[in-house]
Amino acid sequence: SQSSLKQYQIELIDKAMSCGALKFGSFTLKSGRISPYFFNAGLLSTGPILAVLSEAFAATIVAAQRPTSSGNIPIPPFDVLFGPAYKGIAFAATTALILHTHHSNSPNSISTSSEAGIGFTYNRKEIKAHGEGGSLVGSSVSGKKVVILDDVMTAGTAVREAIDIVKKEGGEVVGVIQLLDREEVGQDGVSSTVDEVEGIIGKGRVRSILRMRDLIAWLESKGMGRELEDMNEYRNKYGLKV
Ligand code: OMP
Repeated sequence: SQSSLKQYQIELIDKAMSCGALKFGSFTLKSGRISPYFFNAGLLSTGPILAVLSEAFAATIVAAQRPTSSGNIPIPPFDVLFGPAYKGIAFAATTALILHTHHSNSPNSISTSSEAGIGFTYNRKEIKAHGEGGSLVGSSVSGKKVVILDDVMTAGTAVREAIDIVKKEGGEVVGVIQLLDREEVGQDGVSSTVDEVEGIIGKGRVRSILRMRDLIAWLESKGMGRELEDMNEYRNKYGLKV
């Protein structure tokens, strides 16, 4: 399907460009792939950008809970947002707040099985033996339905780690929302990363605010021909045929 950019997607891409979070050039990725663009979500670090970003995460979650004409299976009611350290921490905290302030009592509400509202939690990167111990900070995920908010998905290594952390703590991952799905092939080099991850958590349960096709549509709207050429070449090598 083609991309028709929504207003908040355009705003997010514009803001990511102006703060340097989205860059075009030549970058070596974690997977070893050499990419003509890179999205560094850590640079989305001002109040105005967080406002746009957390609204976008919330809107994507709300949409994911509605059935679609294309037969997508909705994400069920859930209890906790999990933000993998470090970049996911701010996503989970700010989105939990927006879900409460803008989506708890309206036709655009999210469904939760929790009376306390949606919690948020994140992992420690280092093991803590004293004090409260444990590897998670925030709401408990044990016996809970959890939605993961993550930054960028390429071959799926990072998101698999996040899924494993939640499972190890006794939570059930019912959804993954990516800020950017680069729409690439996964670890088997043939299937899409989305299909591979949905093979683990269930069909229709990986969603994203932005996809590579949206970045391409944005470049087209700006007439950035040189970048478009590099993006299409990269997509032919590692991307999904859309
Ligand atoms: P995979 O683990 O291969 O899915 O790559 C995703 C991770 O790579 C992200 O969690 C980031 O740490 C990093 N990354 C970006 O932040 N932005 C990109 O545009 C690409 C990558 C990447 O290395 O693939």
